[in-house]
Amino acid sequence: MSFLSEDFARDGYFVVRGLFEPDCLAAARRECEALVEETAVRLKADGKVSDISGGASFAERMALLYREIPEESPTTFRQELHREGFFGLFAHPRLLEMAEAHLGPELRLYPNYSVRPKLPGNRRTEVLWHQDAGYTEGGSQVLKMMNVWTPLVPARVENGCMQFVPGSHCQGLVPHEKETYYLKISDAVIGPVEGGAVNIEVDPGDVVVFSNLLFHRGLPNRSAQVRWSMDFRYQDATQPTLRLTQGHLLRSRLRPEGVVRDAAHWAQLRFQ
Ligand SMILES: O=C(O)CCC(=O)C(=O)O
Repeated sequence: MSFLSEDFARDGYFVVRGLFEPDCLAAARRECEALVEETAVRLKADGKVSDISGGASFAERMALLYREIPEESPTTFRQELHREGFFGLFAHPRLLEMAEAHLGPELRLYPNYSVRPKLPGNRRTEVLWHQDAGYTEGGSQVLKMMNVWTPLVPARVENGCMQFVPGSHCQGLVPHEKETYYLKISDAVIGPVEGGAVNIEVDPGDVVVFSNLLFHRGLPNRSAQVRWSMDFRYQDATQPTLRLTQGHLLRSRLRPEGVVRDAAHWAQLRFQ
């Protein structure tokens, strides 16, 4: 796993092209389509939309549904992810191998696994410069994590791909300020390094692995389509989550009976 330690140590991230097999990806995408269908039916029942846009493509339908009510659009799906089709990504053996090499044998899926439909032109989906560790409650304690981001449609500058500042994880935890929707790294810290940011343009199947101290943001979506992605984090399960929720064990030698067994088991569990 030398590529993990070399690139990760120097840049704070690395990209693995084509990690997810087509079947694995298709299963996750089908679950997203089912989530959108359920959302459409609910919006219709609540009288919020007259047209459920049933014929629209995956990349367009959420945007059409929330065209008249953009302030009501979900920015993430989280509670809803206990469905069989997502398990293959969360528990992909190659990701768990990398996580084990980085974090040790006790691995939990940290309780903020998300599907993100980044709607076009919606300020609530523009994620500002931050470190993920800046969102972890518990003051200056930095949890040991391996963070993963993966697109379900091609992610480009135009539709709001991620931007990273390579090497910024070496600065440790820096001050964040609360903005309207998200935290933002203080201008005095991000200003001098922002010019060195790189665009992380990736395709479905590709995986971006990054440090929870890396300075990063999600650009605004200036396209006409939804930028669908998933992000999740593995944590050393011997550490506290510093949240009320505990996530789920994916590998363990200490407590093998607590590990999520398979997709069917995952689907019986809840976000916790
Ligand atoms: O998907 C995005 O635009 C931002 C996601 C992000 O910042 C994260 O996963 O930490």
